[in-house]
Amino acid sequence: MSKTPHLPKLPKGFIWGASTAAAQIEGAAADEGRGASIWDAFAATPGKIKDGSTPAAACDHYHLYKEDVALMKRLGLDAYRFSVSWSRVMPDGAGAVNDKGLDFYDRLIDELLASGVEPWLCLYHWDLPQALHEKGGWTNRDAAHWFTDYAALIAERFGDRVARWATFNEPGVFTTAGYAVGYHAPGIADLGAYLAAAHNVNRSHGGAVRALRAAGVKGQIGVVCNQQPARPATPSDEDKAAATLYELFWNRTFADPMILGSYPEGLTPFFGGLIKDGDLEAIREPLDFLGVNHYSPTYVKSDPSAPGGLAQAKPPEGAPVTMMGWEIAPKAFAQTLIQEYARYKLPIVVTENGVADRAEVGPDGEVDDRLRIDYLSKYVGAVASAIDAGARIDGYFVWSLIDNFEWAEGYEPRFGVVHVDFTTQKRTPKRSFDWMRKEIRRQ
Ligand code: IFM
Repeated sequence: MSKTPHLPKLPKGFIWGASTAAAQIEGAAADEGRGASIWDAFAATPGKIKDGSTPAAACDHYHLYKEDVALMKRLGLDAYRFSVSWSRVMPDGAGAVNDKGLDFYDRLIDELLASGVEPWLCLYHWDLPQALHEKGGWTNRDAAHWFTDYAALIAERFGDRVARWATFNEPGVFTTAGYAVGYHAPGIADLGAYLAAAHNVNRSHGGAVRALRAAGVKGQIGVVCNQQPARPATPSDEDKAAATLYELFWNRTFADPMILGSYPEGLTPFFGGLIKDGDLEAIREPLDFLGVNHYSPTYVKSDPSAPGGLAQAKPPEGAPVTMMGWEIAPKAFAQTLIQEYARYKLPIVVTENGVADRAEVGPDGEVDDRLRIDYLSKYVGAVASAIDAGARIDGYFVWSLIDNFEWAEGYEPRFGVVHVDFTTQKRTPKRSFDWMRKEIRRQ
């Protein structure tokens, strides 16, 4: 058996965290006045979720949050990044406020603070209120007003206690998968809808940052983007050009206008017609940090029938991959971190990284997820080498604290360092949990 690896020494003050998202863990979908989100509607449509499951119960974190916070404390986390379910606090996304929903986040934040874990709050992790989707959702320019009002409400209520704020989690993923490809909620496959949604998400980000600053929130403000290199599936000129364009869409559609104030030139043919006077100025607001989520490089091929002529391809034959089919390539992670820091010059926090497996509780009561220990040690090693190369990386958040609802993939891929039995809701820390706990202490 190979020796359990140690993590490299990271700078003093380095932040260790874990991330989750409301729709993936909370459950309690119809409790205490919560309105439906696009994921409730999407999952109710037969055939949309691989195992036919829904996020209705998920990990029942809504009721078991104290147990989950106790796990964070035991793990030795400095911080926890969660998202707010917009339709729990504003059932229709605009107008009436649900106080009971706000009370839940009050209890969660206070429990975190009492346990010595910093609350990091993400305003949007993919669960648009269904009522707003019925008004066009992100494709409607009014989305910027809806989101700004929602941000103001959350800022007013929690601005005194939240350590860090993120406006969006992975805007590239939810707009591409939800509006260009239709694999995620709300299930639209239309390039025009994607472009409109993406631009309105950018406008919404700017509005939300202004609302947070106007409310005088104490914490730092940033955005979380999924940044990864795109590689051509074959050496053909068509695939090389496809990978170059894909990388622009994937890595620059959001971070560039939000941080640098414009779309890159290569995207002007797509976004140019959507930009109204004042939009770019309204999108760019000074940020305190950039959250980078990263899992693997993407392989891309040219395919005239795909949206924008760009289709994802499999990694090369023989490359090491996870159960999601994602290549394990820690060097690409280090390069991404170095590149993103050089381009945006904002302190980076790795706000998500992790690996899925199917490991279950064994007869000895243990969850043997050596694969995760191996993956995490390599990827945290990549963080250390990016820091050595001069990138400022202030923290690392594992995805995820507990196994959860993996969107269209249902409950089969397990990303947690804590196993969840979705029938009994029993939590069982995995081997990776114990390993991480010891390694964090050892720092
Ligand atoms: O589960 C997701 C998360 O919601 C966003 N980032 C990637 C994770 C794994 O697919």
